[in-house]
Amino acid sequence: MTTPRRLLLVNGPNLNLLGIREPDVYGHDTLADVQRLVEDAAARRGFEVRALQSNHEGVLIDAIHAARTDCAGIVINPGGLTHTSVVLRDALSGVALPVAEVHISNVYEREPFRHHSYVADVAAVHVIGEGVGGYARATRLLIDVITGAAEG
Ligand code: CA2
Repeated sequence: MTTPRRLLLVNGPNLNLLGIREPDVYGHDTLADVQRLVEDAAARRGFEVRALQSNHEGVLIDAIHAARTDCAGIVINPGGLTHTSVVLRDALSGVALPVAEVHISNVYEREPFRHHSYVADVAAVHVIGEGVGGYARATRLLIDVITGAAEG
């Protein structure tokens, strides 16, 4: 089977508030800006993007399962579920697609409960604390993993 030239972009709970609340932590860009960034970075390499944000864990998991058949990889900012969700981690490892984990803020400089990620060791790419621009770099690195290219 040929590898689909499509990525799934997943944003978890509360990320719909990007650019609306807490700009000091998360910046002024909106979720629509994030989706555009990822779409542009992917399009330059000939990939399209299916984007989803949800505040509901089960919706995220269903979307991850659906990606198994028609996506080549997953860019995900799981939001607070990063630090709590074995279920989300199991979904990501279950579909066995390459994963890029993104965090806008530097979670390691924040509260101790943000220092552990259940997703980290099932992700091939980690981009943390680079602001919204980190989504574009994560997308490029993920495509490198998918296409077998060296990191550039
Ligand atoms: O830095 C990140 O990207 C986080 O994944 C964001 C999560 C947080 O729980 C993680 O520890 C780090 C929170 C997402 C909530 O996003 C908001 C955006 C604007 C206003 C309020 C919340």
